[in-house]
Amino acid sequence: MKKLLPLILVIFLSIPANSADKYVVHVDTTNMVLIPAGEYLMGSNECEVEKPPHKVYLDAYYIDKYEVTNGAYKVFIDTGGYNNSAYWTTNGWTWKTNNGVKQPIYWNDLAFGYKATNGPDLPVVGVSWYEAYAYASWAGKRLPTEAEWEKACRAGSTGKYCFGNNQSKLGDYAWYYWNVKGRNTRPVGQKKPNAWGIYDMHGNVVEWCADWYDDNYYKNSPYKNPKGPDSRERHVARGGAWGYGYTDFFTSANRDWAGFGSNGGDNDVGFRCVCNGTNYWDD
Ligand SMILES: [Ca+2]
Repeated sequence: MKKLLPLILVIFLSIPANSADKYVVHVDTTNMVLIPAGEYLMGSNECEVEKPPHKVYLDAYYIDKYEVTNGAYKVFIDTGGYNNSAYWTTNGWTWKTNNGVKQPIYWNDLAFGYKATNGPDLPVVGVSWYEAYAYASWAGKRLPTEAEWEKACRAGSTGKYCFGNNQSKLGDYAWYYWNVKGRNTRPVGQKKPNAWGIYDMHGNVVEWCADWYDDNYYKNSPYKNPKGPDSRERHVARGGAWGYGYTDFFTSANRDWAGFGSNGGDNDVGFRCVCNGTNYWDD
């Protein structure tokens, strides 16, 4: 893959001519895909927590083509964002300061961290939800809602996977247990992208979403821009990962959550970001 990320996430603040008191944040949408406003069918009948399949309308948004890499996360750390409370949730900053957290837990790991082989291009892992949130905030972006994540994963498809129902093709699109053959992540963007040009949605690392997880959420979720239930114990984390071998964990509709709270991380959990689709450079 060529030039994965410019690694300099430039955020411009400007005051639009027609609104002197309103700041508009312009985000660098390089390596993001614009997903136009519209409806799709979320969920499935495959599993109880995915029922019922239901129509969801989402406003336009941009989503990262790639999982956030160690290289991108290093810029966040090196330029001071990681140690700036402005980018963290209140609970996240309290957790960080009370525990003396200096970097994600696998940051110095030689299989997963920045110094691993191809380290800068590996997805950052070991990030807690708090650390993922802080990065996204620093980049002028945010974590995707569960609905935004699934729409981007499906890329217009309605089957089990973005490429249909034939699970023998999964290895073309995803790093998973049967092709990783070892204990590691892989550089982002090496497998086939989905129809909208987005990589590694089915595999490599599980991805944090903004929402709290609830088994029953789909039974009463709103049609327009659902944002998940009120506070619960765990956040949604979506997609399969390098260590999983069971292909049903990789489906577009598969709902997952991390086995720990907002302060936990693991070597198969990372994230990608989104931003609102109105963040045009020229608006
Ligand atoms: Ca992934």
